[in-house]
This record gives sequence, structure tokens and C-alpha cells, in this order.
Amino acid sequence: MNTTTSTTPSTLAVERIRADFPILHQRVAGRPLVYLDNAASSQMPQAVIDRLVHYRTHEHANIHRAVHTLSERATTAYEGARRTLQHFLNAREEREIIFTSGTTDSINLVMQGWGRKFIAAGDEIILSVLEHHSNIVPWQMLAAEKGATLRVVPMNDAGELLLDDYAALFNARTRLVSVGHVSNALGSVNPIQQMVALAHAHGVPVLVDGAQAAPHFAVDVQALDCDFYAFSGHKMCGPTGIGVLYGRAALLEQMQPFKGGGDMIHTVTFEKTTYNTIPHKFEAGTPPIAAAIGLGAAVDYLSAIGMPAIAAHEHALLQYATQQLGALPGVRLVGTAAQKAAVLSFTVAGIHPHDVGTLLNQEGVAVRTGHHCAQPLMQRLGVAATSRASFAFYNTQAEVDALAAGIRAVQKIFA
Ligand code: C6P
Repeated sequence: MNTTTSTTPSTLAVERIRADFPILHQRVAGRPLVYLDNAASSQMPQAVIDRLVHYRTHEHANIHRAVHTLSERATTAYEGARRTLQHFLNAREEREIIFTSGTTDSINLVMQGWGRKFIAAGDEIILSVLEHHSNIVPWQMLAAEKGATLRVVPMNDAGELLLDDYAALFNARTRLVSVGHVSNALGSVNPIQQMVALAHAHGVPVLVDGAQAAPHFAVDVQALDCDFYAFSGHKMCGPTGIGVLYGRAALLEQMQPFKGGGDMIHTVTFEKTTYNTIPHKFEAGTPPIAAAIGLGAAVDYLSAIGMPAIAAHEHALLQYATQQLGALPGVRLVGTAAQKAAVLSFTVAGIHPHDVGTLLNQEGVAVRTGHHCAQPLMQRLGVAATSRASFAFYNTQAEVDALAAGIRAVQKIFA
């Protein structure tokens, strides 16, 4: 986990790593591309691209359905990817890994499969003010359907959740905590282990939105002791259209399936259907086979570098960027939590974030601007939008310098 105070040095051979990413070696607006929008989607190394090509060239067939060679190859590769993800998260069992289309789909699966069964009128669901819309809207839909209430953990001005207020939210009607591990808009790392322990002391399960955590540091679901953990492949060097829901086996067993169709059944008659075992119960229809295999390859790639080395490099970069941008007159850093990972949000005095983003693009620098799908957080901060640089392990200090120079160039245009 990154912090802005520790001094772990980076040990990554970044130039060698960058050679693995063909997309990074291009010019945008006549300048070398500086890609700092990794929280939206990170880039794919050649090893993942090659794995996808190999699957499509030699292995493609439907899975779990036939005894012919290609189906066996595809099934072996797909189920192998599931085992890779199990080890990546240190899940107890392979069947605790469900392939979904991404974080949004994973959270909606828990809402539909667990929430609709176990949440009733008058019940309460705890979220935090830092949440991405994907971890707000599904619960709002459920609350409206069931007559349940959302309770929101507040934060301080730095972007740190207030744990005393969190503890005070629990009561006999609390049924679920659903909270982000890392804020996509501010980079705050929430104390998930502590939050889970408190929820469990009240007998309440916890879903963790790990979309911005799994790509950046080692996640151990057994150490966190969380009940569900959701993330997306495309933010961790994998393809789009694939993600993971980790679920504690006992809870997954209790859940009802969200989608009905092929592969999720055991037997079907017109009178009655019996369901397949987990995880297949939640993977109806033909899944994104190639994307799951690609995600497995991405996880192999990240693991070969090592998540601790990735975390240390990104931490050093974040620290450097915090110093460089923090020293620029007119630039205000938004989100200054003591524990942060990979994200630097900022505003530039007198210049709308969309103009900052558009003009930075003319300098070859890709950042995201807007509300970052976290409108309640923006309201709490009293800003309509920010510009956001988000880092990956293949980013360099020189790219941070290019960002800082780009911001100065934007300021000159508006001077
Ligand atoms: N955040 C960002 O630029 P999907 O779209 O399902 O892969 O991920 C949704 C999601 C859920 N939770 C968090 C914390 C996220 O950051 C995201 C995606 C992107 O910040 C796109 S809005």
C-alpha cells in the first residue's frame, strides 16, 4: 500500500518495462505521449496482446460445453485464469472467483444476488462519501425497491474517512457495508481491514470496491477478511469487458443467481430449474473467454514484476508529483490524505478543468477531467470538477515533469 510519508525507493527498471507497452511509444499533437489516465484504463503489455492473439489463433471455442480439442483448450485456459486470479487475491478457493464484465457488473451482481434476498424495508446500507457512482447507484436502486436507507460515512477535508462517524452508523438495522478501497477521484486509501473488523463485530458483511486498489498494491482478501471484493481488468493491464467478483464461498452459496441461461444450470424442466455450483451459477451464457484469459495474462505480468515493487515505484512517483505540482502557483491539490495511491487530482486557479485537459492534450499529456463519476464527493469538496493525473508503474519522473511543464504552458495561455 502506498503512503505519502514512507520513503520506500523505486527499484523498477521502468525503461525496460516501457518497452513492453507498444502504445506508449507514439506522439500525440507532435509530442511524446505522456499517458496519465491509468485510473480510467491502463495500457496492455505485449505479453497480454500476444496471449489474446494466441487464444484467437489456436484455442478459440466455447467452454464447458464440448469434448473436442479446441473446447478443452479454451476451457483449460479460462479455468486457469480463474486460478491465477485466486492466487493473486489469496482467495481460499477457486470457486470464490466469479468472472464478471467489470467492477460495475460485480457490484450489481451482489446487489441483485445478495441484496435483493437479504435486504428488506427499514434496513440500512453503509457507503462512504468517496464512492464512485458504481458503488452508489445500485444500492440506491435496491433501497428504492425495498424501502431501505443508505447511510454515508463522512470524510475530513483531506479526503480521509471519519472512522468514529463510521462506527456510530451501525445499529440493529445495518445489513451491509459497501466501500471503496481507493478513491478514484482523490486516491485516498481507506483502512479496509479496520472497517471490516468493525462491521463484522456487528455481524455485517462488507463489499469492497477494489477497482483502484487491485492494480496498485497486493490485495489479500483473507487478510482483509472482506466478504466481497470487486475490480476491473482494464485498469490493470487487461482487456475491457472483464472483471472479477471475489465472494466468500458461504455467502455466494446463499445468493440467488442474477442472470438465468446456459451454463448456470444443473437441470432444467419446464416445471423447475436447479442451479449449477458456484462460481458457474453466476456466469450465465458464454462468458468473455478471451478477455478472462487476457486478464490472467495481465495478472501474470504484474505478478512477475511484483506488486510490492509496483506499489513502491508508484508511491515514489506520487510523492514526486505531489511536490512538483504542489509548488506551482495557482495549482491546488485536491485530496491530501496521509494514505494515498496513484492518483493526483488538482485544480488550476481561473481555468476550467476541461480547458486544462484539452490544452494538456495539445502538449501530449493525457489526464482526465470532470467529476470522475463521484458527484457526491465533488459536492462535499465544493468543486464541480478536477483535473486528475493517475499513475501506473510504467510512468516516469520525466512524465511528471512534462505534466508540470504542461500546466505552466496552460497557465501562460490564460495569463
Ligand atoms: N473509474 C475512472 O476514470 P468499470 O467501469 O465497471 O470498469 O469500473 C467502475 C468503477 C468502480 N469503482 C471505482 C472506484 C472506479 O474507479 C471505477 C471506474 C474510472 O475513475 C471510470 S469512471
